[in-house]
Amino acid sequence: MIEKIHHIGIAVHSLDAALKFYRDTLGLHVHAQDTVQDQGVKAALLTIGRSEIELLEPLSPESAVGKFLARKGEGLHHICFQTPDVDAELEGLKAKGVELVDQKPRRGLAGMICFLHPKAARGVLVELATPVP
Ligand code: CMX
Repeated sequence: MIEKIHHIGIAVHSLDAALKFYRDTLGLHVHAQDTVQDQGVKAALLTIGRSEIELLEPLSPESAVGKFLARKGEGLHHICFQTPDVDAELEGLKAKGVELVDQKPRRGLAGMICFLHPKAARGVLVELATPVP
């Protein structure tokens, strides 16, 4: 079951520069910030009502976000849907033949997460997440 939009991911060249706008100018609260090595990003999550904005700075040009930035420039990168059980959700989509990036959920900044391939969602990169307390 998809419950809500957990966050919108935005690719940026510099996390510090992006925080100047999203945190300092808009006044959004940063509630998590970390380097996610296996995703090749430095990321921050900012609370916006019951949803979040995730800012993503690539650690290298070869990472998924690095390649995206080189091709499209800064901007909307993915949308993340919250589900109470990301394992069950992913298995259900797999059984329906949905094209996936991740075959199993893994730990991300938003909790246990996985990505569906943009081809599955009409050109939009979709993430599923189950927040971990
Ligand atoms: N949104 C929409 N389409 C995207 C996309 C994005 N963010 N990133 C890549 N694509 C599209 C490309 O435009 C390309 O389309 P065409 O085949 O029509 O040209 C296709 O996907 C393949 O792109 P590519 O550059 O050739 O291949 P990649 O090696 O970049 O792989 C993808 C693409 C989606 C599998 C890869 O980017 C990926 O695994 N993404 C999920 C992981 C991720 O983005 N992690 C960062 C977020 C970290 C976090 O939130 O924790």
